[in-house]
Amino acid sequence: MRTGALAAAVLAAAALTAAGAAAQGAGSPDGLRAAEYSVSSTRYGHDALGPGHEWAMLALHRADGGTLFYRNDREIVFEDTAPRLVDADGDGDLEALVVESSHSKGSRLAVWTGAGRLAATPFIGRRHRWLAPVGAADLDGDGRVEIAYVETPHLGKVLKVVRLEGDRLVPVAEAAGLTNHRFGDPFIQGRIATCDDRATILTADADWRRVIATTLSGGALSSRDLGPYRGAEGFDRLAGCD
Ligand SMILES: [Ca+2]
Ligand SMILES: [Ca+2]
Repeated sequence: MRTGALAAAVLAAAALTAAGAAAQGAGSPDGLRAAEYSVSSTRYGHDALGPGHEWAMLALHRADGGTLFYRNDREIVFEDTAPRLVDADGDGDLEALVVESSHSKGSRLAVWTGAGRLAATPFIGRRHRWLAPVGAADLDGDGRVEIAYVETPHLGKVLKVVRLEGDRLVPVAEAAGLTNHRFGDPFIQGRIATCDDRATILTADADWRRVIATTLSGGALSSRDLGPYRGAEGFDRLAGCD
């Protein structure tokens, strides 16, 4: 890349990072190295994450140096803390996990590559019905990556696991009574950790009283109680978990 073009690209990236929420990562040439939301929008007006977390644009910085700026149509905003860079298809480069919300149909989880949107779940079906991603990992040890999120974390509180197969996000398993977000908080709680050598989804229970560890095996989720919930930081220091 010519020096002038590089400087312009760096400036554009810096401006977007300042304006939006950023995620960083490494990747191979056709994957992503970074992604961020930008251009805060007030059109949807849900404020599940507090004011200023609904976005009109997604910037995808490819590992080969190119950047794709995607402006969603007026019907859809990005409603999220930051894109998560994950290797959703296990091919060694990184895709972006994002939450998109339709004015009439609520949220869906989507996977974007450096070429555009690859796959998405169905919209939840109602305006102002949101989902909060947990993360992605090989949860059952079969070599394929699964993606976990909580659908309607303030209402139905259903943990869902899907897997990217080609250009589809295919349902794998779900479990009710788990949550990872309180309405209005600008952050999502919980994570995927390794607990007792197993990939484990950490969330709260539906009443925010207990920390719950959930694992996937044989296409089914099973949960166990890890003790009292002691705030968002508590998910980072649990006995037996990395
Ligand atoms: Ca990949
Ligand atoms: Ca797997």
